[in-house]
Amino acid sequence: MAARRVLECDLGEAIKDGEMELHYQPKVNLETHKLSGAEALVRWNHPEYGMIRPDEFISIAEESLLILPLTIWTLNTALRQSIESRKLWPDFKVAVNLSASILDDELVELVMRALRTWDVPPEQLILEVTENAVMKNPESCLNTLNKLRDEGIELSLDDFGTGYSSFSYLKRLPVQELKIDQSFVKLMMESEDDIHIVQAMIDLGKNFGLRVIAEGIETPETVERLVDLGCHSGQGYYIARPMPHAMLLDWIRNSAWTSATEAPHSEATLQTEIS
Ligand code: G
Ligand code: G
Ligand code: MN
Repeated sequence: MAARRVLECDLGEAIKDGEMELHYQPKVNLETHKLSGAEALVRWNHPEYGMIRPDEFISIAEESLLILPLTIWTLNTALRQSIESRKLWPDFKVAVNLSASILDDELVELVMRALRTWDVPPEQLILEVTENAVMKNPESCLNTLNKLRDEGIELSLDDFGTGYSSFSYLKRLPVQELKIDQSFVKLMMESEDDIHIVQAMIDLGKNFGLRVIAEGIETPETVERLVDLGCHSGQGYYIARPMPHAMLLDWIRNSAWTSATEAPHSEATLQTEIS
């Protein structure tokens, strides 16, 4: 693997030189069996090291202040590409991950500018922030999240269950969606205790009036179990792996999640992510 310092040197240039690429993973409504949108996941197509996943460079970007230009690039690319997705699927919402370190008034301005540039209605953008990141500095995050919400943008609390949010903050967070972290979704199929945890998270989200989405769904049995527990939405390899934009457009055209009325049988398990 490329050394951290090497990546740090290359990252600034990489954003300018077009080495970044977005892959999209569909998010679906498990009750209606319909597509709702997709999460944009950034990849770095490095000329020497090949496709690098975000785990390996997001933290470098966060430490080196490159996270802001990277996020501006991601937002603009995701919004621009969502225009084509929406032509095929009018309710398509694109979700972009945000680092909590850049949640400030300047970011609100940048997001609004990007929405105007691509003429995308704010309600078709979802911004995902992780529970852990928000809880490190809840008061200042709350301020920015409220401003984004006032503009009509949807907010999602990512990796829910892995952090330490207190109920009092959860109540005040202006999020519309809770994403149950994939670790719970996997464990759920192995032990009864973990089913109780997932059930509790679903009930908590619903009682707060939130849409609850389970990440990391890898089998049809997991979908069935989640539907029994009352989980509204899902995302995971069983539904579809993250894929490049052109493949997403084909997927929208051909997937059972955009056509069938019955629960679709996955075509996704046959795909492998190009990386
Ligand atoms: O694809 P996966 O390895 O694709 O993503 C790993 C993690 O990287 C995810 O948990 C996701 O939250 C994070 N991530 C992906 N894209 C972005 C991005 O554009 N910005 C930030 N801050 N995090 C991202
Ligand atoms: O932002 P977030 O933490 O939700 O990022 C999702 C991460 O999880 C990405 O790295 C994505 O590639 C990965 N992922 C998505 N679905 C699945 C799945 O079903 N199984 C596994 N193992 N990983 C998944
Ligand atoms: Mn996410």
